[in-house]
This record gives sequence, C-alpha cells and structure tokens, in this order.
Amino acid sequence: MKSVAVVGASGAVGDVMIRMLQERKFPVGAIKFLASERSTGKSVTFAGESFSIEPLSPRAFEGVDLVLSSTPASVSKQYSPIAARAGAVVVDNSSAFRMDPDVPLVVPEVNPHDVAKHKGIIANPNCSTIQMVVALKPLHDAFRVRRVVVSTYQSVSGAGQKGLYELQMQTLAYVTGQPSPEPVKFAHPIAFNCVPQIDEFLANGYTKEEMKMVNETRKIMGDDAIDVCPTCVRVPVLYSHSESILVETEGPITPEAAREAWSHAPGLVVVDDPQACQYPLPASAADRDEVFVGRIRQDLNRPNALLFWCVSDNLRKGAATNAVQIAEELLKLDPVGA
Ligand code: 3JN
Repeated sequence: MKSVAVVGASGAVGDVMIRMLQERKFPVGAIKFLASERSTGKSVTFAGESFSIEPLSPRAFEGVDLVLSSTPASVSKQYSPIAARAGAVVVDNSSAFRMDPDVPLVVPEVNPHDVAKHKGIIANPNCSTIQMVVALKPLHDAFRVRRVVVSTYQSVSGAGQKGLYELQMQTLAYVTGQPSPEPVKFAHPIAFNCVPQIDEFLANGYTKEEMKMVNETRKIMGDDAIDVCPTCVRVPVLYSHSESILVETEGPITPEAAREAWSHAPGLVVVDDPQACQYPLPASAADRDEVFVGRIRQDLNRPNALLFWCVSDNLRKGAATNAVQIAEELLKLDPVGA
C-alpha cells in the first residue's frame, strides 16, 4: 500500500485523478489532497470518506510515497523537486519537466520501461501527444514512421473547469438571446466557433501546444527522426480531443496492414465502418480510457502514407488515467513496497 498525495485536487484533472485511483483500485494506504490556498478547506470524497483539501507546502510531502500532481508548470517547478527530495515519486501532469533529460516522459502503451529510469519525477505528456503516440507506436514498430501531419480538434476541458464554464455560459447566452460573456480562457468566443490557437505563440509561428506535440513525440517514441507538423485548434466540444492524422512511413503501408498492426495494440480500439456511419466521436469517447481510431484510408497519391482520425478523452487517457497507469508501472518495479 502506498501513501499518496494528490496535488491540484480541485482542478478538472485532479478530480479525475481521484476518480481513477478508486476506479482502478490503486492500493492506497494513506491519502491526502493538496491545492493552492484558494481551494483549501474544500472537501473531497475518497472511498466513501470526506477529506479537507490541505494547503500545498514543503512539509506536506513528509511520509508520502507517491505524488500525483496536476498544477500549473510554475507550481510544479517549485514543489515537485521538494517532494522528490522528501522521498516521494512525483507523476507530474504539467510541462515543467517533460523535456528534462533526467525525467522520463511516459505513455505506458509506448515506453513503459522508461519509468525505471526516474530520479524522483516522471512526467505525464500533453494530452494531444498521448493519444497520438498510442496510435502511432504500432505503426512505428511495423512500418517506421517518418513524418506526421496532424490537426487537432481540442475540447474546452483541456483548459480546465474555467474552459468548460466559458463554453457553457457563451452557449447559454446565445440560446437565450443575451449578450455573450467576454472570452477569458480563450482568445475568442468559443461557442459556435473554432480557434486555431492553443496556448501562446512562439517566435517560429507555432504555438506552445503545437511544439509540445513535436518534441514530446520524439522523446516518448525514442526517435528524433520523426517529424511532426501540427496545427492545434480549440473547438466547442466539452470532453475528448480529436485528431486528423496523416502518417508517412519508410516503406509502403496500407489500411489493411495498419488495421492488423492496431488489432494487437494495447489501449486502442478501431471503430471504422464508414458505410454504417461508424467512426470515433468525442461524445462516444468521453469517460472511456481507450484511444479510438477510424476513417482509415490510403493517401491518394502515396503508397507510404495513410490518413486516419483519432479520438480520446483528454482528462482520462490524456491526463489522469495515464498518470495512474504510470503509478501502476512504478508498483511493478517495487512490488514488495506495494
Ligand atoms: O488545452 C489543452 O487542451 C491542453 C492543455 C494543456 C496545458 C494547459 C496549460 C498548461 C498544459 C500541458 O499539459 O501541457 C500546460 C502546461 O503544463 O504547460
């Protein structure tokens, strides 16, 4: 049994982390819930018991074995090393340490063995990266992926509780004929709109979200020769991110061969019967842990390129489930301590 701390317990991802620990029957001994001063005093129910959220402080990690953290990167930069020095292993959902060479960046379906290289912190990748690499890994093993052109259709829950609220309030105002509330989390109104900006722009014309997909994919797949060409778009969907993906491989690839590779893939489900209008949908993927792929078709001009559509719940596989799966990999390394 492990002594667990959930940091950022009141956020959208923290809330799902708490649910996943219970749903997956993680062997929790003691547990505590930590958050910024703003959320302390709020209560959380875990295994039928009510807990008060405690303030995040350096002392809070004493005696803790496992930290599941979902905070802004600046907060993680401050507290994760403190927790690691206190003897805990931190699974961090922020971007703070993802590209640090001393920190494994793990998707258990892709690179579970990297967990063993940790020095106290393991990074959970960005949600858009996680679902894409789960789909790419079997293709990479069978055909060697060289280039990926991806456009994302990201739900508002990627921007947390405030993102969900903003879409709901703008939609309510629209349907009741009221003036639309001003955008806060998003650069433009998100109801009945698509916004081709997630996070800030960088000098190269890409957004930070897009560059996360480029760099994290290479690190998780362990192959710096994979080129990713991303466009990240926010859409008025509550839960689950969707991605349109064109993948170019070293040798020829066909839809049949890709289906065969995916048929053995852990955590992945093919939903692909276009005649029956069956393909992955964000509404169907919500509250599920798998990555769904469909609309599988050959590039019209290239024998070494394939197109498909990939959908997954960004708060579950894209964040909380992946973090708890990493913790489960840690348990496999230390079964006695478990
Ligand atoms: O917007 C989304 O759909 C995903 C957002 C992720 C995100 C938002 C703010 C800060 C991250 C992340 O996980 O990369 C971060 C961050 O940690 O930098």
